[in-house]
Amino acid sequence: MKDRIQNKDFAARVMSAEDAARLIHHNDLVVTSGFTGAGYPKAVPEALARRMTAAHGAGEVFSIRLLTGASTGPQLDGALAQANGVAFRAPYNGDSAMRARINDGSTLYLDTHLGQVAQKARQGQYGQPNVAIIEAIAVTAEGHLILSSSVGNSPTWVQSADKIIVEINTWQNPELAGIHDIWSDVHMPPETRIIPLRHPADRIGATTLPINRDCLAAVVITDEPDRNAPFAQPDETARQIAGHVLDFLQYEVKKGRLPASLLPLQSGVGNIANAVLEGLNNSQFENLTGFSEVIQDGMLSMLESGRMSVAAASSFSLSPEAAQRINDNAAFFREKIILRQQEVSNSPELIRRLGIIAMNGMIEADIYGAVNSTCIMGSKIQNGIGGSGDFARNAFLSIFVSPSTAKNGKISAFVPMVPHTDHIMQDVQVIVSEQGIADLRGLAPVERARAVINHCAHPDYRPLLQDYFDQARQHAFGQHIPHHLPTALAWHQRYMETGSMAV
Ligand code: 0RQ
Repeated sequence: MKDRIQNKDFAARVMSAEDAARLIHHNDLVVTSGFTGAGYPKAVPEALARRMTAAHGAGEVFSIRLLTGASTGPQLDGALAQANGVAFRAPYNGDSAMRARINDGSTLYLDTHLGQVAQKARQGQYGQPNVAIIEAIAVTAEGHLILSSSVGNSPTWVQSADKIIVEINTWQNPELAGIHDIWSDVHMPPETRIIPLRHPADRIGATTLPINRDCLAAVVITDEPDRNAPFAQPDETARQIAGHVLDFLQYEVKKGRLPASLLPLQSGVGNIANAVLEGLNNSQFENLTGFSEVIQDGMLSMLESGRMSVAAASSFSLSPEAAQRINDNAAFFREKIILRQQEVSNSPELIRRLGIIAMNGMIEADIYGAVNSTCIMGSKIQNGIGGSGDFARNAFLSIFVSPSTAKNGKISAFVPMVPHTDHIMQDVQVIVSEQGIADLRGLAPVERARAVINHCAHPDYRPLLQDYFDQARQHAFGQHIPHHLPTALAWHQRYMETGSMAV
């Protein structure tokens, strides 16, 4: 353990997860490391959940308010949700137990752009953090943390929390040291500095994170892998979508609108996004770069094959098998991967200036190309907007991908009007389903509708969408974005009543 904790002050604070969890009190604002299922604390949240369950059994109230980087895993979100111990949660969740708590109303959820969380926290929008729990793989002799498989909001949390609990995770390979790039020249307006990054591969910060030693309250040793969900093998639909995206990118290169090695790629969460990356790995493109918030299996494969030269992000989002690959080859990957705080990985200014190609999944889009990424039937949260808003709005090319139907064809992913909007039509340039591609660039709303209906919608739903569009054009209050309000959300209503959007 001496190798992992080289600093005396840290060594003196080692205690059990149970003792550390006792430092957390009812109604505390707890802020943690962790981003897309990587680098989140594990032992202390589980011990805290056990305390909560015992307290609830004794008739006591005990809940916390919880901020993270993004989604965590079953030992954090899952355990605390099962204990019904989270009164408020932000900013992105992918855990099914926490999702159920949010959707049944027992946990309040603030879904917010991931790139903005740190600045909002510094503004005090969420209150004063009482406890930060940060996963690290080691502590240097100077008392700096070597962070784990994500950076997320950890730099902000260690600067702002009253107490800091560090979990040293010995499962993670110490050779990951050096992969992180933590930029410290962060100031509030009007003193904000330009982030001096010109290429995804640039390093602009430190590889370790100093903390205020006076705030160090506990150090807990763990030895557990991140528990990420495995990716599904790309099915025929995913392969077709990936094929359309590749054809489109090749066409753009041929037309001279994109360079031969494309522009830095951002790819969102989900199986389809991963399938697109796998498709790119089997393509002719060379010397690709990644500037994203997560590195999934597909990007890893491209780094291994040499198809991609460098990938920068805030975290990994890997299947257990790929996480093991990183752990086994940490020295190789740390030369090709850079993990940054999400305030930098998702910086709108950098995304705009570097000219990112953004590819994100969605729940549904309407005929005019407004996208719902988060709320099923307009009110039930799936995950959250994550970084899709940071990237879609500012990207050089913003692409959304989805199968044309969900739930075995009972739901059309292309609807008359979305019941919740995450991405307004101005932020959505291209939509791809297995049916084809709607290139919406330069099109007015009614032209966009024709492209979405004819190229992306499933043939079973195409005539229904055309009927709606015709009716809307006939009865709309105006012809700019024609809608027939009495039936605009009838498809969703029908699904909730009958289990199918089809008539
Ligand atoms: O439901 O779990 O009950 O089966 O939604 O759908 O098909 O597994 O989709 O994994 O590609 O994720 C938008 C959720 C797509 C993701 C979303 C149901 C479907 C299933 C999941 P079940 P799939 P994917 C960078 C960018 C926002 C965040 C983001 C996402 C479940 O891409 O979270 O982009 N995006 N971040 O059955 C009703 C529809 C539906 C539907 C799918 N039209 N209506 N239900 N489903 N389409 C990363 C970060 O920000 C961290």
